[in-house]
Parts: sequence; C-alpha cells; structure tokens
Amino acid sequence: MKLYLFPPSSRVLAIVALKNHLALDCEFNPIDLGRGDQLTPEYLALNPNRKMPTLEDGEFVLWESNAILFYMAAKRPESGLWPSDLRGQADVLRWLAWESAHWDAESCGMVAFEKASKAVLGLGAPDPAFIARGEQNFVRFAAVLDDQLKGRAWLIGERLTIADFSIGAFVPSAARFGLPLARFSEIGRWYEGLAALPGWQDAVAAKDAATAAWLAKGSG
Ligand SMILES: N[C@@H](CCC(=O)N[C@@H](CS)C(=O)NCC(=O)O)C(=O)O
Repeated sequence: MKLYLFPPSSRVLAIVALKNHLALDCEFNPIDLGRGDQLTPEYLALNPNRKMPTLEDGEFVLWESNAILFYMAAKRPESGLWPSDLRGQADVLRWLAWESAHWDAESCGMVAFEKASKAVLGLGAPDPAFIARGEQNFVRFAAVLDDQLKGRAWLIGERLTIADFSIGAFVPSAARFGLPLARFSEIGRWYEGLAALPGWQDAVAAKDAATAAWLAKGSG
C-alpha cells in the first residue's frame, strides 16, 4: 500500500498511528501542500479533491481519511478495530461521521484551518469570525464527546476502534490551537489511553518533527 500524506496534518496522525499499531506495510509518499503537490495532474488523477490523504493499493485508490482508516483496519480483522457485529459497526460509523461533520469541519479542523492550514496553502490571514465559530462549536461538540466517554475506556465501550484513532488525532492540535480541552476531563483521561499506545507515540513524534521542520522552513 502507498499513502500520500502531508506529515504535519492531524488526519495523517490517525493514519500513521493506525499503520504503526497494526504493523501494516505501507510506503509513505509525502505531499507538500505548500508547494502544490496536490495540484499536479498525476495526483489529481488519484484524488480530484486536491486534498490529501490518499491511499493506493494496487489498482484501488481511496480518499477520505476515515475511509482509509476503515480499509486499513479491515486488513487486520483480528485487531477488532473495525467491529464484526452490526451494532458495533453502526456505532463506529456514527462516530466517524460525527468526526467528519462536526469535530473536524465545524470545530477542531475549522480552527486548525484558520490558524495553520491557510498559511500553508497561501490563503491569507486567519478570519477571527471563523475562529470564534470553531471555538464555540468546539465547546458544544467536546461536551458530547466528554459525556460519551464517561464510564467507557474507549469511545464505544471497552473496545479500541478506529473511531478512537480518528477523533483522538485532533486532540494535539486542539491543544496547540488553544481550544479549552482542560474543561473536559473525560477527553483528557481517554486521550491518555491513546497516548500510551507505542504506535500512537511514534506517530505523534513524527507529526511533531514534521511540523517543526515545516515551521523552520517557513521562518528560514
Ligand atoms: N474530509 C477529508 C479532508 C481532507 C483535507 O481537508 N485535507 C487538507 C489538509 S489536512 C488538504 O489536503 N488540503 C489541501 C488543499 O485544500 O489544497 C479527509 O478526511 O480526508
């Protein structure tokens, strides 16, 4: 399998952590969003959205980070990260949809886009109105997540799933971009569980190194 990734991204953290956790054999193809690698004809043939991440497995090409997480987990059914029972699957799918629609697009991802991605993509200054909206939405959706985590080790209960990888991946950037995580103790407790996974730790170290290199390049 080949993965096309911009290494500083939160979505990439989920994918790299899962790849590490499952010990999958994947080749990384870095995509430099600042240089416009996502706009080349070769890349657009893989992902017409002009976005990363993208996975290529032989003839099969897949985009959307949550679909990629599913595909990777389904390669290792014994991991249980994609449940085998109908209700477990529906529950994980619910949280992946929630991540995409609310956690990413309306809160953590919205703030990260304004405070970091716009600079990477050369899209101008952050818009304070969008940041305020993202912060407001964060409080609303983090409360939902915090409540769900009460009495549960992981998002859907005692089983670690790809929903934990997907949603947990935005926690470091929520902290970096000043979102009020400290108000949500269950999120903090749950994230410690993810942060204790060796594959997660390696992925965070890789993301941090890539982010530092990116920032140094920008200021140098
Ligand atoms: N829903 C998509 C979102 C992907 C996305 O927004 N990727 C951003 C960076 S993290 C991107 O590649 N942006 C490049 C651009 O818009 O030019 C997913 O989860 O894969």
